[in-house]
Amino acid sequence: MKILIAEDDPLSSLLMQRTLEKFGYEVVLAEDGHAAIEILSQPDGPRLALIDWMMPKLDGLELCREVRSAQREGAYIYILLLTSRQDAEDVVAGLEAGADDYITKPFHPAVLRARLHTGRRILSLEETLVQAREEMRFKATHDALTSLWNRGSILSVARNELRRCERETRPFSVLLCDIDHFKQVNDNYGHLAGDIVLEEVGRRLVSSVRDYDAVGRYGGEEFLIVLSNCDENSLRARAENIRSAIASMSIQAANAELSVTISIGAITYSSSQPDVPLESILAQADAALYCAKAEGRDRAIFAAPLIEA
Ligand code: GH3
Ligand code: MG
Repeated sequence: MKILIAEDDPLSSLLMQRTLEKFGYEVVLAEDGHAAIEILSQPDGPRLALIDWMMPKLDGLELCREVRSAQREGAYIYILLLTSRQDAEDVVAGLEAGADDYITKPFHPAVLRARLHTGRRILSLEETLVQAREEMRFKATHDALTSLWNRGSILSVARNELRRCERETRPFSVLLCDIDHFKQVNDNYGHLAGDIVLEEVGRRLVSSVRDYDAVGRYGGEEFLIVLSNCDENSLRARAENIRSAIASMSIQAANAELSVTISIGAITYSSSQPDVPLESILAQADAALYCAKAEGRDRAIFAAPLIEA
């Protein structure tokens, strides 16, 4: 594990480096507070720091405050302050500045080692918490079956994209896709097979769009795709690609090869008028999807240009 030693005295620094290397740490050295800040703010910088109180430029206390105010999200830095001060006020000042612990000089190597172990334990707990938070965040924003954006999230992506397109006077494009006769898959092959089809359709939709487009599960067997930087002509081509990505290859589920198709309601909306509700644009896409169903399915229909209020 990497550890930072921030210490201006070269001899003390060297002694500590040797001790810590014996303990198995990979040591990174900083000879003043500014250098320490720079090292700690690197994305793969050390997360354990042994910091001398007395240092030129930025002392240990200022460094603690700086680290805490610029804390990278998800990467807590555990600070062990090194000091020759033993007064209660000094200890309190150090901890209040953001140090996690302190050790007074001269120290016994075994005590330093034990204190660093405590730091590692805290860091590992913090990592577990961060992971749990990330998992919760993912679950709150993604659909459990397909792992696509869930309805709330894709709507919020769409709303943000619409506002951006309005600001930059660019066209806003979405595709509303619905699996054809999906109920029959459930009825004929079972709900589990239906789930497999939903997952596979989700995967194919994602691999048919670019990284910066967004795909969400809008409803049961309905998907909403928000395409950025896409005018009507490109949207026509994209819709056809997506339609064919589903129709051209059967999906294997319940020991059967299932032919699956989707119908698409497409819309490209260009407006200089601000604050058009997303709902009215989606209603147009939905109407186009309804036409695609009525005209025989397995096709994309474009909404008539939206009439501005
Ligand atoms: P259409 O071509 O007109 O869209 O017909 P459809 O059968 O696809 O549409 P309908 O709305 O009649 O049926 C949709 C079905 O999707 C009904 C519902 O039980 C099923 N469904 C919704 N969510 C899930 C799911 O998570 N898993 C499975 N297996 N089925 C689902
Ligand atoms: Mg359907």
